[in-house]
Amino acid sequence: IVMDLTLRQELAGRSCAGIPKGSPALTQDQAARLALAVPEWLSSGDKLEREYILKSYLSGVRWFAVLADIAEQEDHHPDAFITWRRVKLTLSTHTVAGLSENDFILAAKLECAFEEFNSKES
Ligand code: HBI
Repeated sequence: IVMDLTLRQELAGRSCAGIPKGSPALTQDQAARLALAVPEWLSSGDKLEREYILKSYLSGVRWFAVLADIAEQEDHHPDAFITWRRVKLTLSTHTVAGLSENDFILAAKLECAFEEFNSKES
């Protein structure tokens, strides 16, 4: 897959915005276009999924603590499943019961943060 690096950097530079009640979810085509920015994430109709592989169990827990800070700062929170050396995230926008740009903004930010995190883990 050809990653859209420009779109990835553009999304990572934005902040998640409050979504007015009743806003429409992204269409399949809009979501497919934004998914090119974060090919590490599986984009199904109404959610994004990403499984991070870590070097140890505690690395996974530390990575979750890092990503949780970003989620809190963005007020946009993934579901997380932490197992041995893996952190699996599922992400959607509850207020539209589907995908919004916020999901792709957070995903792009998390990919940047993971590159930095993983490079520092022994
Ligand atoms: N996280 N994934 C996700 N989706 C939301 O709609 C959402 C959230 N975190 C906080 C939040 N919404 C609240 O800000 C709004 O429900 C008011």
